[in-house]
Amino acid sequence: MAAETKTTCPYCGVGCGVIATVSDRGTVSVKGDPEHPANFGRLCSKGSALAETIDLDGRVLFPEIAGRRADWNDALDLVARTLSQAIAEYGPDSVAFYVSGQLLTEDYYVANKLMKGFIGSGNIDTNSRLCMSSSVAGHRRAFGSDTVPGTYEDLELADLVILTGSNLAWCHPVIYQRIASAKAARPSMKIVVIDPRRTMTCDIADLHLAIRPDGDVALFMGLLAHLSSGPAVDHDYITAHTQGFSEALAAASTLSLAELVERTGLPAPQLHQFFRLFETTENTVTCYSQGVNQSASGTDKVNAIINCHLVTGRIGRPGMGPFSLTGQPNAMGGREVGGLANMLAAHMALESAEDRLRVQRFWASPTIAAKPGLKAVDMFRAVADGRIKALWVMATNPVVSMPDADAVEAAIKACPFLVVSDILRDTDTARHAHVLLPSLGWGEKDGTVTNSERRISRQRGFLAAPPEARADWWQMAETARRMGFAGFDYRSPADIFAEHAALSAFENHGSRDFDIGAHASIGPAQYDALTPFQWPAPAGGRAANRFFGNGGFYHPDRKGRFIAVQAGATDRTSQQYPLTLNTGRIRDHWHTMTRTGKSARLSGHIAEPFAEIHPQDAVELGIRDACLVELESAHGKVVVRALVTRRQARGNVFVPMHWNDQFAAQARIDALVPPLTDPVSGQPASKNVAVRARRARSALYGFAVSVAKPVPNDAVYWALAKADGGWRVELAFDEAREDWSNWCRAAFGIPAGVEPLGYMDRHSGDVRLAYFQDGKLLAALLLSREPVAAARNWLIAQLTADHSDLRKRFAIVAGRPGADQPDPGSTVCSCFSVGVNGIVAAVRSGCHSVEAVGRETNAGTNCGSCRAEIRGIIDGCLAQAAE
Ligand SMILES: Nc1nc2c(c(=O)[nH]1)N[C@H]1C(S)=C(S)[C@@H](COP(=O)(O)OP(=O)(O)OC[C@H]3O[C@@H](n4cnc5c(=O)[nH]c(N)nc54)[C@H](O)[C@@H]3O)O[C@H]1N2
Ligand SMILES: Nc1nc2c(c(=O)[nH]1)N[C@H]1C(S)=C(S)[C@@H](COP(=O)(O)OP(=O)(O)OC[C@H]3O[C@@H](n4cnc5c(=O)[nH]c(N)nc54)[C@H](O)[C@@H]3O)O[C@H]1N2
Ligand code: SF4
Ligand SMILES: [Mo]
Repeated sequence: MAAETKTTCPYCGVGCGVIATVSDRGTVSVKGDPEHPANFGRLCSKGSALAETIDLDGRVLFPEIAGRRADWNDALDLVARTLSQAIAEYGPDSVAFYVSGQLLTEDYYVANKLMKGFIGSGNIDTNSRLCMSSSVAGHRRAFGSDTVPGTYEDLELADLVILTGSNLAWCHPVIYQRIASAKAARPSMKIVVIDPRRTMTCDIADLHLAIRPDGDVALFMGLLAHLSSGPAVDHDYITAHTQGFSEALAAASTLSLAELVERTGLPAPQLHQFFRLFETTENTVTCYSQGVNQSASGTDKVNAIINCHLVTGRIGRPGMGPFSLTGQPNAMGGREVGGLANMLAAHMALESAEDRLRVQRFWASPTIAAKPGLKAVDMFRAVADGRIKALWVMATNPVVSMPDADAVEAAIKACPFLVVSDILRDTDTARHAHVLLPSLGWGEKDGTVTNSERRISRQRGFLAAPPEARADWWQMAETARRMGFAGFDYRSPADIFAEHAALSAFENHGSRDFDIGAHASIGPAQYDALTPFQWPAPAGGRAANRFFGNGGFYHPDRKGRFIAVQAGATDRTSQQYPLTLNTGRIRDHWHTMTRTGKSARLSGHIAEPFAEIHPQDAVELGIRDACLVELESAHGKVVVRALVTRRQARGNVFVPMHWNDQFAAQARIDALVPPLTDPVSGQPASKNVAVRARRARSALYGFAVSVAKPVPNDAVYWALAKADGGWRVELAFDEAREDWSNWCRAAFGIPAGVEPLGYMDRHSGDVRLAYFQDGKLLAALLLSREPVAAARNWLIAQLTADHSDLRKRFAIVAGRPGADQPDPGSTVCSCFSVGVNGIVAAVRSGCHSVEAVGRETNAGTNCGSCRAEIRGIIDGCLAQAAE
C-alpha cells in the first residue's frame, strides 16, 4: 500500500498543501492537496517537481569539523564551548546567528529564544531581512503591529488587483492562477501590473505601468493626493481610526504633475487612468513584493501604498486591502517568533521594557536582549571587522544572496568560527564552515509554517532521513543545553509549538495581534493531526480572519497611522556606470539552486544565467542576442548570456539572482549589489544598482552534453545544468587549443580506450567531438568561433537514446537531428517537457489558443505556470504569419 502524507510545499509563501505518496518500491510522487485552502489542489512547476529534488546526491551526511567527519557529540561540544568562550571573553554581542525564512517555526523559535533570552544578545538576524523587512517595518509604522490584514480570498473578490513589484506569474504562481481564474469567470475584474519590466505577469494585466526604478513612492503619493480631493475619501474612517492624515497629504501634495511624470517615468494620461481606476473601484487590493521591499525607499513604498488604503477605508473588508506577498515558505512564522534582530517573540516589541520583561518571565530566562541586534548587512560588516567571533548560519546561503557578496565571502572566510547547518555539503557558504552540521530536509522534518495569509500548516516527514541528519531545532536546543541553559528540554516539535502558542497568549488580552492560544496545550497526537488554520486563533473564541475593517490597530491609542513620505532621488547611474541593474527570479529556480538545480525538468526552462537588455541598448553596446556580456559595478563583476528583449525598459538590465559558483563560472549577481539599505528596515536595495555592460569576447564558444558531471577546466565562461541522463554545459574559451580530445577526457571523465568520433577544423575553428560506449553517448562537445547554434534539447535527449546504429552517431557530430527526429527546442512546459518547437508546430497546425495547444501537446495543462509563455508564442507566430 502506498502511503500518503499531507504536508506543505517548502518553496514560496503561497504555502500550498501537498500530498506526498511513497510507493511500495520507495518512489515518491507529489500532488496538490485538494483540501488545502491555499491551493485547493493546484501546484506550480516547482511544487510539482518536488520529488525530483529529494535525493541524497550532494547531501551533507554527517557532522564535519574542519572538513573531517566528526560525531555529533564532538561537533556540538565544540560549538557550545566556542560560543561560551567568546561570550565570556568578548560579551554576548560577539556571537551571532544568521538564520532563514525557510526554517520551520519550531526551529526559529528555539534559535531566537537561545540568542535573545539566554545568550542575551539581539544578534539573530535572518535572510528575511533581505526579503520582508520593509513590509514588517511599514506594517509596524502604520498598524502598530506586523499584520497582513487580508486573505487570499480577497484577491478573488476584488474588482481591481494592483500588483506592484511582483512577478506573481513566476514567483507566486498558484495565487496568480487563482486571480487568473477569477478574472476569467468575471472579466470585469481589472488587473494593473506596476513593474519596470514587462513580465509574464502582464499576460493578465489590463494596464501595465512600466515604472521607473523606485518610482513607487512618487506614484502612490500622487495617488493619495488625487484620492484626497475626490469622492473616494472616507472621512469617517480617517477620523475614527487614524492619525496623521493631514501631514501625509501635505507631504504628498508637494509633488507637481510634472514631477510625478518625471519620478515615475509614466506619461500623465497613464497616471490619470490608474488614479481614476483606483478611485472608482471600491474593492481594490494592492499586492506588493520585492520590487517594493528591496529598495532604499522600501519602507516608504509600503507606507505610501497603505496610506491609499487608509484614506479610502479600504482595508480589512472582503475584496480590499494592502497585501504584502511573503517570499519564503515561513518568513511569516519567523516574524511570529521574533526572529529578526529588532523584534521580540510573539509579535512583542523589543523597544518595550514591559514586553521584554514579559518574555523573560515566560521563558524564565537569565537575561533578555536589551537592544536590537545587528541587521544582516551590519552583521556581516561586524564579522568582517572582527567584532563577531563566532557565527552560526542556518538554512541560508549568504555568499550568494547577500549584497556585496564577495565582501561577505571574505568576511566569513576570515571569521574565527563559522558553523553552517545545511542539507548540502558544497554550497558557496558551506564550503567555508569550520563546523558543518547535517540538517533534515523537506520530507524528513516535522513542524509548522505560516503562509502569506497568516495560515499555519504542518510540514510532515514522510521519508527516512540520512541516519546522522538532525532537525535544526534539535541542533540549537542541544547546543543550548551544552552551554548550561535550562528551558530547552524539548522532546519534539509539538512541545515547541505548544510553548510558542502559549507565549502568544501570555498576558495578551487582545493587546497583540498574534494570538494562537487555542493551541497552547496541544499534544503530540493533536499536533500530528493539525489541519491548516489562520491566526488569530485565541483560546476559547473564534476570531475574525481580517484585520482593521473597524480600526482596532495596535498602536497604544488603537489608531492606524498615515506616514508622511518623501519621494527622493532614485537614479543611481553615473557616467561610469550608466545602466540600472535589476535582479530577481525566474519561474523554475529557487534562490541559490541547491534544490531546483537537481531537477532536469526545472533546469530545462532557463539553463543559463542571463541579462535582459533592451534592443536599443544592445545595439549601442555592440551586444547581440546570445553573445556573452560582462556586467560590472563598483563592487564586482559577472559574465552572463545576453537576452535582447523589448520586455526590458531602456537603460535597465535584469539578471536573475539564482546562479552561483556551483553552477556557473562568474554569475553571483550579488557580487555587484552594494550594501546599501533602507534606513528604516535595513533591507538591501537589490533592484536598483548602477552598472556598466560590455560584450565579453571569447575565442571559442561551446556547448556540451555529458553523462558525468563536467569539470570545465580553463573555460572562461561555463554554466552547468542538470539534464535527463546527465548534464549540459555552456562554455567559452579565451584560447583555441590543439588537444580538445584530452580536454574532453578530463572534463567529461571519458574512460581510456574510448575514441572520439568527429572532427576539428582549424580553418573555421569548429570542433565536434562525440564519445560513445556500449551503444550509448557519453559526451559530445561542439565548439565554434561564434555562439554555438545547435539543437540543444535534441542533443540532450541523445544522452538517453540508443546509439547502436552508427549512422545516428553522425547526426550528433553535426549537432542537428535528422528529419525524422524533431528538435523539441528549449523547454516551455516543464511538467510535460514540451519545448518551444512543439508549441510552434501546434500553432502552425491551427491551434490558436492556449487551450488548443494544450489539447494537442499537453503543454500548460498541469500546473499552468507556462500558460503566459504559450500565449506569447502563439501571439508571436500569428504576428509573424500576418506580416
Ligand atoms: N520561481 C521562484 N519563485 C519564488 C522564489 C524563487 O526563488 N523562485 N522566491 C520566493 C521569495 S523568497 C520571494 S521574496 C518572492 C519574490 O517575488 P517577487 O517580488 O515577485 O520577485 P522578484 O523577481 O524578486 O521581483 C519582482 C519584480 O519587481 C520588479 N521591480 C524591480 N524594481 C522595481 C521597482 O522599483 N518598482 C516596482 N514596482 N517593481 C520593481 C522586478 O522587475 C520584478 O519583476 O518569490 C518567491 N517565489
Ligand atoms: N540580488 C538579489 N539578491 C537577493 C534577492 C534578490 O531579489 N536579488 N532576494 C533576496 C531574498 S528575498 C531572499 S529570501 C534570499 C534567499 O537567499 P538564501 O536564503 O541564501 O537562498 P536559498 O538558496 O534558499 O538558501 C537556503 C539554504 O538552506 C539550505 N536548506 C534547505 N533546507 C534546509 C533545512 O531544512 N535546514 C537547513 N539548515 N538548511 C536547509 C539550502 O541547501 C540552501 O543552502 O536572497 C536574497 N538575495
Ligand atoms: S505556488 Fe508553487 S512554489 Fe509556491 S507554495 Fe505553491 S507549489 Fe510551492
Ligand atoms: Mo525572499
